[in-house]
Amino acid sequence: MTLKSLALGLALALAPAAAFAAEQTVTLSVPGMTCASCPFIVESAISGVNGVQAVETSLEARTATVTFDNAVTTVDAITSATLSAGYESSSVNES
Ligand SMILES: [Cu+2]
Repeated sequence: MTLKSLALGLALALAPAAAFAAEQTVTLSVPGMTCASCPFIVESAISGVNGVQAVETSLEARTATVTFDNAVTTVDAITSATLSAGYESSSVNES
């Protein structure tokens, strides 16, 4: 085995581990968002969760789409944060 093929094999072996702790996106249904200020409250609650990278809310659809590092936080932690702010939420694209 050459040094070059060894390096390639090592890179391939490490790739899945790097992909494991990754960005995950979840769409949450937030039925309690009923007026224009609700999305801001929900967004700030979700943004406060450690590991959350991005939040996008839709008042029309009553959803919050959250991108987070799944090595740092979980969907449960995010739904707990919205609940603490007064908004129940549940995942719509995960069972
Ligand atoms: Cu409101």
